Amino acid sequence: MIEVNFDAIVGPTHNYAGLARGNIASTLHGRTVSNPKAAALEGLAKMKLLADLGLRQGILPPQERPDLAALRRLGFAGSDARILESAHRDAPHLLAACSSASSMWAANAATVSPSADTADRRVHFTPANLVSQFHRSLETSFTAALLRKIFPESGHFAHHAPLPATPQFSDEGAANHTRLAPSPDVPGIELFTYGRTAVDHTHPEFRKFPARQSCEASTAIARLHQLNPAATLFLQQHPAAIDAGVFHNDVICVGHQNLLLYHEMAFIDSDRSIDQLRKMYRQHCGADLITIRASQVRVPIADAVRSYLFNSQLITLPDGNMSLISPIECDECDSARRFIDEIIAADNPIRSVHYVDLRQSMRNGGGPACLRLRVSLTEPQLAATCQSVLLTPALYTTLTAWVERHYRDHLGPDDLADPQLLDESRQALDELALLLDLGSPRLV
Ligand code: SUG
Repeated sequence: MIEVNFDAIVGPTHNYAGLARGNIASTLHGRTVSNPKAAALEGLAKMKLLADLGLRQGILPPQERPDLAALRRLGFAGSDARILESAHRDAPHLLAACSSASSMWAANAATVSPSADTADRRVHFTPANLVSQFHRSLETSFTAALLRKIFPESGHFAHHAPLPATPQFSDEGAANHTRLAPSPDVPGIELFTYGRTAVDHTHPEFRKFPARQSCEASTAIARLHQLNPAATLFLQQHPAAIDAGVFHNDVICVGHQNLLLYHEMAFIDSDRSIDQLRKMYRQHCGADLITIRASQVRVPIADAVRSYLFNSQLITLPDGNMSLISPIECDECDSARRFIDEIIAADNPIRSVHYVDLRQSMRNGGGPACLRLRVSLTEPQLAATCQSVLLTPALYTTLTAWVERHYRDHLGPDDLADPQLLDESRQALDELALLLDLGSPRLV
């Protein structure tokens, strides 16, 4: 089994629109000026780092934005330029939503279960409906088509339709899903974290910020993916953590193979929840789960949210040791840096850390783990995957040159109405579709 990280390339309209309620960085940076070129290059540099460390790295293309079809559905009419102009004048928030490059956060693209966990031994994909926010809900149909293109439906891959697009089944994909197993090729535990239940109102609820993932969505995905109920756990996010800015579980918890790194405020009834997980892991995997807990005292939740410590990627290097790919903001936050240093010095598989500069994405609340979708594949499954989206040194060079050629280094709220930006983005994506051999960039 090979774990392939699929990172989405940041799109040419990357901007700060303050769209995501409950995402503190997004609110804080709303209406500031972005640098799409730097954002895309930062993302590519992270992909290259992982490839250089010996991991397989995949690429997802950005989606076309502004989404003119969405604006037309909302009643804006006329030529493309006319639509941009009237949306900018009458409903700038809708133009911003339809221009968001939010598909960059690939962890929200889908939930993926590796074949070792599924009854029919296929890799299962469910694209996230992302209904909790309009700008993100626009991603789903393209994502579904893209995943089908990269992983053609076959004896290897099973694709499900996104869940019904209603709050009851609100689904944010892999950001609330963690797979744990001694090694990628044996059946593991799948942990789903939800923020609220739609039917059972006895569960504690948020007070300030909305919970995005519903329990009903998570349980439906577990059924669709034919997971073993005895190896599937559903835990509720702590509402106080959501209120502190933890809008996805991957902002406060990261798991990889036999290790779970988490903050004590990640789950309701933390100790009991983790005990349950440990017990299930021992029963099902025949070994002990290593858990590393950060207390409020060691890493106050505000620091966890500011530094995105738990949005680090946890990876296994070819020598078998684990490494953290952490945002540079962790190096600048005393409690986060100290915690990482302590982890590396302690007796556990994590031996090193690489700090990465993803500041452009971080300003919208997206760290290293948000930018990638993990897909564990056997050799034959990897061979059945579209090869042209796998990163090579030559493709990295080509893609950086492509970004340099097409991307702006300055984008403010009013630039979204510029018809030239739409043309530039279309041109860039047409060229990228050729580079990645994906056919038309408009898959749907
Ligand atoms: O859905 N930000 C994204 C960030 C997603 C991070 N992903 C994970 N944690 N896996 C969101 O909140 C902000 C867009 C703006 O405000 O312009 C935004 O959508």
